[in-house]
Amino acid sequence: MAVGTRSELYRRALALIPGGVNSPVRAMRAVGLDEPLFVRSGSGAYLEDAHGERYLDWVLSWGPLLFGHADPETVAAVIEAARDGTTFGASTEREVELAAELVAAVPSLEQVRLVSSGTEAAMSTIRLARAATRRDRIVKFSGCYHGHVDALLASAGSGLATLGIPASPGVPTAVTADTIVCPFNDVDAAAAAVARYGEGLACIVVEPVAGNMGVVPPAPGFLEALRRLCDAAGALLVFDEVITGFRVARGGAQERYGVLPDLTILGKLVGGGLPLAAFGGRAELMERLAPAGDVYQAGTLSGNPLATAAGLSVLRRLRDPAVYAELERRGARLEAGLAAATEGAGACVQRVGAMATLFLREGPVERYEDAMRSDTERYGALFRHLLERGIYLAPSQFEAMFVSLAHGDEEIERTVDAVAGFFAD
Ligand code: KE4
Repeated sequence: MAVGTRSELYRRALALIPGGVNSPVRAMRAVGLDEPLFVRSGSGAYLEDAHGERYLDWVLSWGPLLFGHADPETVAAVIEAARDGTTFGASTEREVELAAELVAAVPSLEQVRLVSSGTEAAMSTIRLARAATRRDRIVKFSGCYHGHVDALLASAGSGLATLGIPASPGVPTAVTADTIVCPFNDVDAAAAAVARYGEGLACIVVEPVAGNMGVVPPAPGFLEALRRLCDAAGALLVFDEVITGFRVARGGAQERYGVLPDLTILGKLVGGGLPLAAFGGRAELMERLAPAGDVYQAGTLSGNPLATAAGLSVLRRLRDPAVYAELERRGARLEAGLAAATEGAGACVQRVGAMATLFLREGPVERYEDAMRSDTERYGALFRHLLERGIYLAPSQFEAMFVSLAHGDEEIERTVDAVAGFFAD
């Protein structure tokens, strides 16, 4: 299709939608593209753009798809559900079934509330934690992202355990004044924050495996230390498992590392690719939520019938342990291939289960400051090199490759070979 048409579509998008996109990372400016991909369709591990170009997709919509694009069972479940109506604003049996699936899989859950996005789940979880503890302060970690929640859009100030400063215009300083930001994997900084602010500390919120600075595993003992610090301070431990849930293990990072949070945020995978997220924990905490309790939280499309159909279609298949054995095999093959392809090239591969990042810097990457020293220019060149060869890597160094059951050995080898070609030049 003529280049002009592409520009025409983007020009229309830019005129009607800020930046031409409905979420910033899709603009692909971080990797030097002046026009983003516009996708027409997806199938399995592949995307087709508006010009009919086909790409091997390692983004897979940022994590919701473990069976790939247009998974036949998911599509059939959604079509069947849609024939009965798309939304009722009233309870349905499928919401109860999905709640049961989450509670059965995630070790710390006794009850869950379904919402429509990870941001909404995180916002609601913070409100519940503050209500349950009657405290306002939150500890979060630099490089961890929990959606665009005002209280969590806080950047670290100077020093180690500092009161957050707004990370975006429009976030009142008063809102982030109760948010303390510590370096990820830094137990001493977290302990210092709790020692200094523990009296008023409602919760510590963390991505148990960071995915939003690139994939950074928890250092040995880090999650256990956060658990102990919360117990000592009478604060709640919140795991943001929007990415890790059902991806690093069926029960998420809390199953993989054996550390139980008080509250868990879920998203992406649990909706099977439709807008559905959730948060949950012990019943005595969750029962504080209206109408059982006095903490208000609500949503027109919460537990949407199409999203619960898609979610159940996926979650029920994840009961089979063979799924995780196969995801581990494929993730390990990708990791080994990329490591070999980049040996001695000033790069490092970090992976947990079915999420991995190729950092353009020597490893290990243990915290945000390490990740920020990656060569993002070179990452942009790698992104464009791969895109020209029909391979779509995350359009940002600070994201993950989302391995799925649609990525077979052929897709892995093709990607490894293309990466090797880039580093050989
Ligand atoms: P959403 O509101 O985008 O559904 O979820 C927010 C969120 C919460 N917690 C974690 C750990 C997350 O990774 C996210 C969202 N992830 C990003 C990509 N890393 C979504 C992509 C985007 O913003 O367009």
